[in-house]
Amino acid sequence: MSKFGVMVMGPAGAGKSTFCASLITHLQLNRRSAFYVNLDPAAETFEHSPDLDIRDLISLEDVMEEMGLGPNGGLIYCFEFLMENLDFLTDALDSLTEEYLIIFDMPGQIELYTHVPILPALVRFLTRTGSLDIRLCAAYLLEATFVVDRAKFFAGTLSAMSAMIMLEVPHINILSKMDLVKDQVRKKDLKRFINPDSGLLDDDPADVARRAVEGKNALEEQEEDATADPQDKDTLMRGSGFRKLNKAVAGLIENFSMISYLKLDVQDEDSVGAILSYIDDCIQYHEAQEPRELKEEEFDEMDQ
Ligand SMILES: Nc1nc2c(ncn2[C@@H]2O[C@H](COP(=O)(O)OP(=O)(O)OP(=O)(O)O)[C@@H](O)[C@H]2O)c(=O)[nH]1
Ligand SMILES: [Mg+2]
Repeated sequence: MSKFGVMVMGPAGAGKSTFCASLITHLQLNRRSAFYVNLDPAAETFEHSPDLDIRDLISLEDVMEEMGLGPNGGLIYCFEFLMENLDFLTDALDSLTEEYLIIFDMPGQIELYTHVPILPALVRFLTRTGSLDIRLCAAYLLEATFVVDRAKFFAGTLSAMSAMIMLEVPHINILSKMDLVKDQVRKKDLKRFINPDSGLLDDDPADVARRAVEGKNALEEQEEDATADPQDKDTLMRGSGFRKLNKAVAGLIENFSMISYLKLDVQDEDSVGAILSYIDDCIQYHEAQEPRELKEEEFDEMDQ
């Protein structure tokens, strides 16, 4: 019997826990079962209390205090400890039926997704046939406010791509907090972020505005860059080298051609429902469900 799950990942403050909460509310409203697993050892408050909480195994605060580690080293320690105590997960998840959607709420330290092999090992353990056998989908959240700074948007997209390549499970990317940019970005422009287009770096309004202030055109700027001291901080952060690097990153993402975003507005029930449909499709949730007899009160509701 398969189990079904989604691992909600992304940088710090991307809205992961908020998305988990709205997903659980949506599942409850649709009479579906959710099992909420908090894997963030530093988490403090929750809208829905977790059904399984890594803090019952180990807390970041204790690790930092007892091991003398900082928050990032402490987090890695917590995950290494989890990997040595996988029974903690197996005992709680083993009896869940295929009706459940298991939601893993992950921490926001980006190192976990890009630098260390712990998460791929955890995902392999969760998905392995014969073990928990969870059909797992990764949902990677990036804050929509990143679209305001295009270089930052591509850097964030690169981290999403890196997680996608490392984890080797079905993966969806989500632009969260859409409510914050709705009035700032035109629909036409937004499309170019949804399917990242490297041309976005050529007509960045921030560059246009800066050139206007400095009274230069793009050609003059290029000529100036060519003669500037490459060690100079301004040149490093804004000059041709920086632009070339961003172009190369954006080109890599475009050529990889596997990254696109879904838009999420947690206040909007339909938006959460649409993302759930993508998750269900990725893990083929509906194909595995037994036809279910309606309960009496559900019949009554349908009659109304
Ligand atoms: N405007 C707006 N704010 C949001 C949205 N989602 C989350 N937030 C806010 O963003 C902040 C971070 O949200 P969380 O859900 O805790 O983010 P997280 O990714 O779980 O954060 P960490 O676990 O600390 O990495 C909170 O202040 C939320 O209220 C959203 O859709 N719109
Ligand atoms: Mg969180």
